[in-house]
Amino acid sequence: MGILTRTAGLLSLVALPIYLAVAAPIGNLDTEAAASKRILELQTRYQQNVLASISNRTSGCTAQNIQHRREWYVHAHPTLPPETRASFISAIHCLNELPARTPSSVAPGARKLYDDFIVTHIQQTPFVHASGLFLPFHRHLLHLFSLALRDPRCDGGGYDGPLPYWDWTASYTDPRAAAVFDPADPYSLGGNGEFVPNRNGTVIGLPGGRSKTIPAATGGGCVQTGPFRKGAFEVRLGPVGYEPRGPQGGMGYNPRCLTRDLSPEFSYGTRPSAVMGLMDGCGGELGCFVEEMDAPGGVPGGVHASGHWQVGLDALDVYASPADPVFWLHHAQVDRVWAIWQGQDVSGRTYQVWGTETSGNDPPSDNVTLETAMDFGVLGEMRTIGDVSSTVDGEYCYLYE
Ligand SMILES: [Cu+2]
Repeated sequence: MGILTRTAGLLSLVALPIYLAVAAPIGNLDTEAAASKRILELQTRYQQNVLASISNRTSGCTAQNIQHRREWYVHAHPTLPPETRASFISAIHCLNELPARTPSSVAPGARKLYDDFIVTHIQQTPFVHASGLFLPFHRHLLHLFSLALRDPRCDGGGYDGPLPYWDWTASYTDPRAAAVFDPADPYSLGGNGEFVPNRNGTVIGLPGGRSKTIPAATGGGCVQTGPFRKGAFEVRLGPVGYEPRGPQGGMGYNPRCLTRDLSPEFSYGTRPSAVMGLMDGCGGELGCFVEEMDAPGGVPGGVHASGHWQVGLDALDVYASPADPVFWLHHAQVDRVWAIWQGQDVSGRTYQVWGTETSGNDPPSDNVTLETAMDFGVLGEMRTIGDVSSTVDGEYCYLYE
């Protein structure tokens, strides 16, 4: 099953020098438009299948009380009104002001509640990337973040809406065109980092001891526009995944601006046909789906890595990447792709597990099962993979649209 997509990956690798020499790749526009349409068809089928699976319920998660996770903002269809986006942004600022729960003995640089999420992500990185825990761990991390946004200490009680996602397939030709990064929209997540000429690439550490150089792109400095611009938003932890590392292995206090380096090269990795490659190429096989989605080796990488790499800098840090608030929207999109895949065959795919308990299986570890537990540190109780497999059971009740 994986052969098809792997062959396709090889072909694009072979073709890479040609398109790099010309310009940033845009692919075949007809192919991508057709793939976008098919993703929406699969999404409709997922919605129908999931809603059918809960149609007999009178309690718990029902079609009446299910939360609809919507896209941040599509230019043609403003799905999230400005008030909603403003509330989401202000709740993030609030978490970045409330005190941390992480003891300073664990992370002396963790000062604010937002840092708690980064600390847990840093601590769990050796287990939850390129492993059988990748999708389940991030699903629950998103859920915990959505609960934290409702902190009653925040203005207006925080943000109690569904998590938004960033559909990076829509801006695959150039992330600078993505609505989430629109520098002119005060309710976006802010624009690119300031352009820094003659920068070197960033060598990022990847799970399994490998590394990769991410070339400098269109930004490289502090974010200058929007709600998380320099002076309006502070990052404290990290870097962990590239040099120069922050003090105390990135757990020390390292106050600085949020940086981005939007890359039209890596956004090609999140083109619609890449998502359809997962859906069609992997069929019902979770192993293929996860490996292709999270493949860090290819150029561009799988859709997960490409989502990080097209944002750049803070988002490149495999460990501390939640420092950039776009992390939550990117991972909601990753979760959406997984949910749509699961929803093509609710009974056959929802509770599939695959992979081991360590990143790149290094060091070698057991295969995960539905009982494998995941640690969320100060953020919340342990959860098993089985606890988080279904988006309409247990603590979860949401549908992507
Ligand atoms: Cu992660």
